[in-house]
Amino acid sequence: MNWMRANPQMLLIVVMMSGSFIILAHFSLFRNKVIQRFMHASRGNIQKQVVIEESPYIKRNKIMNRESLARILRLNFEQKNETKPTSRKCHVAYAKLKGYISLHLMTEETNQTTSSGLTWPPTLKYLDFIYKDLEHGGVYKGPKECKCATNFAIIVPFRDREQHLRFFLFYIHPLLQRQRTCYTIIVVEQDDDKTFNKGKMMNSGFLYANSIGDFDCYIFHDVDMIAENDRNIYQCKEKKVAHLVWQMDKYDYEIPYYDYIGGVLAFTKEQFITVNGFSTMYEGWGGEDDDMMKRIWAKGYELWRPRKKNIARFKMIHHNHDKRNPRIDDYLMQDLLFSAISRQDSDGLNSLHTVRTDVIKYPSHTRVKVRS
Ligand code: UD2
Ligand code: MN
Repeated sequence: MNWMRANPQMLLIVVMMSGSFIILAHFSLFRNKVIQRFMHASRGNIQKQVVIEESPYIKRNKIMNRESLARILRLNFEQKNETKPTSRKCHVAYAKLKGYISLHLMTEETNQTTSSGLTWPPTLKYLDFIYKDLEHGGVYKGPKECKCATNFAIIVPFRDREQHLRFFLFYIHPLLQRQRTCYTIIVVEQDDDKTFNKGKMMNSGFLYANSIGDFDCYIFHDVDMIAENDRNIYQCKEKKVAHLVWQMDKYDYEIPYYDYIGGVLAFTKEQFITVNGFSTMYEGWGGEDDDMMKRIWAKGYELWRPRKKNIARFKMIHHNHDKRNPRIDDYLMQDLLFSAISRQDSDGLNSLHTVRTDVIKYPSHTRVKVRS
């Protein structure tokens, strides 16, 4: 101890060195958290954020600086298409969900330019740019660190709703990615001048999805329905047909009647084939959803909705009736609904005569054009 008294400067140096060692060890212990936060703040992209969290490079590099971070980023992006190293199943990470989502929807069918110079809703070109890390066709293969339990086909009937589609794509991708699901967005566009036939578009979308991949859950989704809460997990139920809507702004955050199944409806492959898909005979607005409800009951299925009503909450973008989708004549609709169950096994998937005229794979979605 005599050397300490003789060399007070030496003592000071020893104390300072051990102090910096403790700080360094502390940083090293929590480095993953620091990096995660950094990534979250700087990129705001769920897919990339998840990749970073699981990066093996972070474990190897003890000390991080800006350069090594950038290197890790590049390395991970290059690995995008590698096969997944794990067989662990993806589960919903509730802590990573946002809950209520504040939506910015316009009611008028006009483009607006925001103060930052962006067109609102974002243009398709811009959407394709922000979703460029998806596989083309709006395909998301799930978080890197796990295997998806379910592969979803999101089927969207469509014609003349470009603005709605832009809102839809802007909001649906981050939501499904936060829910850690694998999915493909399939927009089925009626490619003729005839009256809109939503049932045919739905069936056609289902058959197309079956031709390109192995899906476990088919979610039939109106293009103008935007979820207000990401805790409403998109899902199918094996024994029941899942209707993901309890509350809609259009109906003062109620649904109009219990058997109402408009908006967002989820079937397993077996369920959709068993009910023989949608009726193809509803040309124009209305009825095809009530017809489907009859098909569901007739085949012995029940309806399922989320337990908590306030998470199954949607906004429908305000719109007028489309010119080429006039309301079906009341008498005709009554007749069709009356004969729904007797027609079920001969009108639907197995009687579909549509022609697929084109398939375009945008980064943000697959557009399937169909002549009715
Ligand atoms: C209700 C139901 C809808 C359907 C419809 C009756 C809700 C939330 N939805 O919607 O599921 O049963 O009544 O047919 O209650 N579409 C186009 N272009 C068109 C026409 C329709 O893209 O020209 C698509 C689009 O995805 C739209 C969907 O079909 O969201 C339903 O049509 P709608 O929005 O005109 O009917 P709406 O809001 O009364
Ligand atoms: Mn609508």
